[in-house]
Amino acid sequence: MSERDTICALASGQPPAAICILRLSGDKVWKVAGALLECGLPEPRHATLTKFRDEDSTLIDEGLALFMPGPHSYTGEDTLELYLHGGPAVIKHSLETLTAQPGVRLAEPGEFTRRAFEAGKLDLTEAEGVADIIEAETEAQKAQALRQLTGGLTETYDRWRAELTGVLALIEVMVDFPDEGDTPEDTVRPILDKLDLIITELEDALGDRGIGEKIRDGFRVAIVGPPNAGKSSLLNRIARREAAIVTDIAGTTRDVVEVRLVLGGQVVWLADTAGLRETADIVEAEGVRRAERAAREADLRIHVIDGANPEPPAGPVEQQDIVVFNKADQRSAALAPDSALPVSAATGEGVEKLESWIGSFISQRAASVEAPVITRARHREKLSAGLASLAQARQLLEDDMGAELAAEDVRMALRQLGAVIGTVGVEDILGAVFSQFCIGK
Ligand SMILES: Nc1nc2c(ncn2[C@@H]2O[C@H](COP(=O)(O)OP(=O)(O)O)[C@@H](O)[C@H]2O)c(=O)[nH]1
Ligand SMILES: [Mg+2]
Repeated sequence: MSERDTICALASGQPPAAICILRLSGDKVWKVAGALLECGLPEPRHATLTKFRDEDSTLIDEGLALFMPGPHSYTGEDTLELYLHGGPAVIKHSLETLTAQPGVRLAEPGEFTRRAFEAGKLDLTEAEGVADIIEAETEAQKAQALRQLTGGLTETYDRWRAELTGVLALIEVMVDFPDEGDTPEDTVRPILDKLDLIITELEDALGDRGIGEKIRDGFRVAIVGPPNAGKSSLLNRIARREAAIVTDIAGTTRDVVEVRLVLGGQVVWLADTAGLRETADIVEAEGVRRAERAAREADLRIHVIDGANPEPPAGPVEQQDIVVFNKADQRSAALAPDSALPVSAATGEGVEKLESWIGSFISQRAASVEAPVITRARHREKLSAGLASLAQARQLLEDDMGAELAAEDVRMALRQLGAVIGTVGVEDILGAVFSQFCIGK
């Protein structure tokens, strides 16, 4: 069969741990088991207690061995898993011994899953789901990853592709057998109707405010306001650490300082920004530009009013934004405008309430799209391109500009959708997708 290397890796987490799992996949598995396991090649799918020795017969450890013959394994190849004591010395000795076997080497990140993909065990969105569930920190990330790895996206893409294939067949019939009797309207209308249904579905998927990507990568909240209002102090208070520099010198914060938090069950990147003001300092001016961009791109802005020098927020306040009146410990909070939440970054007063307001907004925003279809920029890019091709096909058909050209656009859209799930034209992106995995998966 294939000449490719047998790969091995530690599949479990950082030692020391009660148990570690070493994984091997490839056609040398039976040889390795025969040479190093006292039990020889274990009976398929039966956990077998055995001694594991190196090439000099020195005992490495005793543990369980599990053999899963291909093609009924994760990678589709012969696979062996060893469950040993999870100490650093055991792991080191094991990996050295395994990689000393001819044709066996350490796996690259994601290489087991890449082999599973190449064997047709998973499509690309399912493989991405595997990477995502390993990284998942919130319940929402886990649920989304699980849906994806069990074929939730595959199903949607398969349906779209089946419908488009049907449309393509109708257009091809039109090209091959133009019916003299029918008016163009009679033949084209049903095709346009079908196309419109798919176009609407793709538009809906794309019009999701990026919720799937944000559940995965984090929502963005920006703290904005004039210099010295206490923005950096507020960030530190919420982050519970001194992430941003605080001084009483206006213009201290120049870059955007971001901290990663979990609020409302979602990952949130909270950004502290430079105070918005006119300045001749070119570094600070760049900071102000970055602050404005962070504010624009955020899902939510926290506008900080300086309680020591209250002025209404300078930047645009959107409906969902939160206005806080900081330094409530210094001046009477009664001075705060009705809509503003009195807080004190110094004493922590009102900060818990602020966190819960942010959390509830983010969790509502996350729930505003049920089961997002797009979870990565890669999907969005291909889906947008597919939609553009379909819009073009639709226009050509409607204007009676040539069914052949329209058919070509539909084929192009099929290729774009196919690239998301990895059926076509993905050679160049596989490296990028799988290199984000951890070793051993
Ligand atoms: N009394 C009081 N002082 C504060 C509070 N928040 C910030 N400050 C002070 O205000 C000054 C500016 O704070 P900083 O966080 O750097 O403001 P920024 O420029 O908006 O980031 C510092 O001297 C802080 O100690 C607060 O809630 N109460
Ligand atoms: Mg600051």
